[in-house]
Amino acid sequence: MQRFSGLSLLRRGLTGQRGWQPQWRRAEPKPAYDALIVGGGGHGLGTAYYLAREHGLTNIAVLEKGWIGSGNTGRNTTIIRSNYLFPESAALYDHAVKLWEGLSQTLNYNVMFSQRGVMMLAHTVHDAQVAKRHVHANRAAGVDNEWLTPREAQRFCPLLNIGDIRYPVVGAALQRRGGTARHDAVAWGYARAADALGVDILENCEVTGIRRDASGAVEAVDTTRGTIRAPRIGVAAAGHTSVILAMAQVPLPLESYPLQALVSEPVKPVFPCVVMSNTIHAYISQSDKGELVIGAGTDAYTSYTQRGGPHITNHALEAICELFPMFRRMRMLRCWGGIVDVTPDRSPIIGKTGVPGLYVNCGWGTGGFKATPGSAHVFAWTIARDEPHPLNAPFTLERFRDGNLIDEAAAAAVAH
Ligand code: FAD
Ligand code: PYC
Repeated sequence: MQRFSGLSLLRRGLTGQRGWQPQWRRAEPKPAYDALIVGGGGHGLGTAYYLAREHGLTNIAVLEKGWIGSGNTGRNTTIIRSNYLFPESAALYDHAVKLWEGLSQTLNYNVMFSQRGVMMLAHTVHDAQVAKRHVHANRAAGVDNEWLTPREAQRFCPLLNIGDIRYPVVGAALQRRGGTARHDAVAWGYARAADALGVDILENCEVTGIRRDASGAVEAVDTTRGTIRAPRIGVAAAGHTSVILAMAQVPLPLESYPLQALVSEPVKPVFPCVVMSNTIHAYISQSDKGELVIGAGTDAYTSYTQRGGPHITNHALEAICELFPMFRRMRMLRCWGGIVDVTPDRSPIIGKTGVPGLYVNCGWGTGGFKATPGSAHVFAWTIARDEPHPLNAPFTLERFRDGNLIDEAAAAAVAH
């Protein structure tokens, strides 16, 4: 890592930052690689990094149609938790939390992982029953989660209004190991570390076709930067996965929706944790820059536009103002949307596709940022060994045919 004194930083700033080293090379596509990863978000970049570091596959490239992190990785509200209901899910998401805990050291890049606690509010008797079931299931699986009374919830987050409001707070589930991280830094950290191991990162390189040989196995992709051959192709393209897999005639049980978020003007630190309300589709934290980071529910209609209906964000803001009245006077700075890929059981698909050499990592819907290191780690294993890691073995595409669904609608929180 380059180190600069204060004076040298000032000089570089005043002279247009000439002399700074790029964090990864501007690679030119080679005609062929040992493996290709489609999608330069956290999952794709992480997969390339673990393929190189843990499986010795360094003649590989990440193909990104825009710029690194321009998809949902750079658009999400960065909530990290592992309080999912079924043991298979809790194990997968908790694998990720454990990797998050060491990620800044692993990558030598500050991803600003902050375990400030994620508190999920219950507003009805039904909410409370569901939350308590998650608390018990998590604790039985060795994952931390605890039930709080309304007073305890308010003690944990003093700005929370537990008075006589439209959405009464009847309790909350708290995962103290949950928190947030800096989303861009995750993409940049993985990109820099993968590049250092020899991985080519090809930006502005959109995949437009997938070629299969006479046996049906993948052999190449067509891209806006030419045709590139490879015997293994892993796709981690979030909301556009079904478009890409259709190029290899693989149908997926995915629906793609816009999901929106917004940030306020920055203020001094006032909000100590993450609060989510699944029932009213609103969640909030404060970034280290001071902005309130607020998210809403998915649009009701499928779409590939990276923006959603204004009524959806209005609803989230109304709910936030009711739960945290002191935010009524805050000004919102900007809002945006990302396209999320939702499966029928709200669990991801990580594994083989039925087409030899073609692997998919998708269906994270509204909640894949938290899984980034764990998902990338097991996906790299799957591609390198042509068999699933034990943690992603249940998350096959075939489960939708065989009926072995992992229904995480309640834990998925936003896309239920
Ligand atoms: P992406 O980061 O989207 O990367 C996929 C990449 O594929 C994109 O960069 C895209 O440009 C590229 N691509 C697409 N098509 C092609 C092509 N043909 N050729 C080449 N490249 C292509 N999750 C949480 O856990 N916590 C949250 O708080 C949270 N909040 C969210 C808030 C919002 C508003 C949104 C939109 C999502 C949120 N999520 C959250 C979900 C999370 O962001 C995603 O599940 C996760 O970031 C997906 O990462 P990824 O690397 O798979 O996808
Ligand atoms: O999965 O925790 C989550 C989440 C919060 C906001 C969007 N997704």
